[in-house]
Amino acid sequence: MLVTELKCSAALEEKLAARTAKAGIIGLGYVGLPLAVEFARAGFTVTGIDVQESKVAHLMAGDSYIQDVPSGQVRQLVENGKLRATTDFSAIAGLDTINICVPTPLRKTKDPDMSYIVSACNEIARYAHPGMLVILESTTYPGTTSELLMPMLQRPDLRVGEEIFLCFSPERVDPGNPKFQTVNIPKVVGGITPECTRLGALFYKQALETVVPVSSTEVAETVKLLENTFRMINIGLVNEMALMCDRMGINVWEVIDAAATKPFGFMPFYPGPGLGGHCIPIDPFYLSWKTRQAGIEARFIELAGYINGHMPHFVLDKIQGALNEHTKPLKGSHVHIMGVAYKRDIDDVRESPALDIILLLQKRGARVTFSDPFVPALRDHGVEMEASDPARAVSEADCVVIVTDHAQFDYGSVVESARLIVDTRNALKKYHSDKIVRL
Ligand code: SAJ
Repeated sequence: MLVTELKCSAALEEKLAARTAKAGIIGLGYVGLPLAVEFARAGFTVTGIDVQESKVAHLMAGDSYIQDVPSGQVRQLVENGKLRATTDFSAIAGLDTINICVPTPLRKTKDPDMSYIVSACNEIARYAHPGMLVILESTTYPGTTSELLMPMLQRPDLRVGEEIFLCFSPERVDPGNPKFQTVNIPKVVGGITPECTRLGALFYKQALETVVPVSSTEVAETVKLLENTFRMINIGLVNEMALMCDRMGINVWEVIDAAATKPFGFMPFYPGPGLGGHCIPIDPFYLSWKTRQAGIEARFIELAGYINGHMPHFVLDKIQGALNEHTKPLKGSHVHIMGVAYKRDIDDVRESPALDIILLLQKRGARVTFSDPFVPALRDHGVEMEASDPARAVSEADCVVIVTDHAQFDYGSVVESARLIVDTRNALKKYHSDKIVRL
């Protein structure tokens, strides 16, 4: 190693160990903000950078817009100078570490949309300097860090692994999880070179409880995709079980509950109205996109994607069939949707199957209303609706459909006052009535 390289690595190591390194986070969403707060709480001076003025203004006013980050924590860190936010990317020039926590959506063609990562990387390249640690956290296909980021950052005076250090570390934030938050979720990190991995691991060790170094950025990128593909495929399996049990007249919920008594070698997943969220329906297609480039089809992913994507249509059939039993055509019937968030007890409607179900019902001429304690209105995916009063809508509707099983719904009164209920989440497990139709 040349003296300058040693100087860069040693100097950075010293700053990381002493927590005097100036840390930067690009993207202050449900991943970036909790991470910024953890590094600030650990003693680093942290600069959060986001393109949205509103996020920056909220944070500088000591106001958190992320459910898991208390405003009091933000206010205290901003007041004691440990945390600041800005839209000005030139701040990177004064930083020693940068974590990139920007969205990686899929295009309609199911191809990865790398535009956010590329834009962040262009800004880093403008201000990067020797002795900098850059870590990509956004979920992406294996090879992104080495094939896309490295060429954008590397220069003769900024050789990766010598003057600049580049890693990938998958984000594992589970919004609303009462037990696992950023600080106590094991953190996997892999670098372009062993020195990159070592410095990346050292950095996380200053703020997080458990760090898991791996041998490359590709391994770290693929870890995340395996984690979420595992979920997506198992949800697809259990959704297919629901379709099969429905055809055989078997209660799939009872089957799963009984199977879950097996103390080893089984992990319960549950059927539902479809797959929502910004991770599970999307991450596996980053893997299948990349494997296709490598000449191998990810058939499990494609099949699970098809089955999960079919579930809103299956729910529609259940609703149509249930109304039919009451000699009511779907057309002109009032169908009330209970819960539109993509999973219980959160307010996020991204990719929510409720949106698909609403559109399918409207296409067939049903009059659709919804209520969700966390969602006052829908302005997404071509659905423009204000929430209805739940008690009134439930009693007036020809059919009530439980799409998201929020804990705070009063299921007892729903069973009492509804004429007909399609339960897609087994939320009415303990109720027995002919008016309940289960998935
Ligand atoms: N779902 C089912 N059946 C199941 C589980 C989930 O239909 O048995 C549906 C949910 O209703 C939702 C979708 O799948 O629409 C995704 O649900 P999820 O429980 O996987 O929740 P997410 O999307 O918030 O996933 C996140 C992920 N976290 C990260 O990527 C860091 C995932 O890795 C976590 O395992 C998951 O939270 C979690 O366990 O809560």
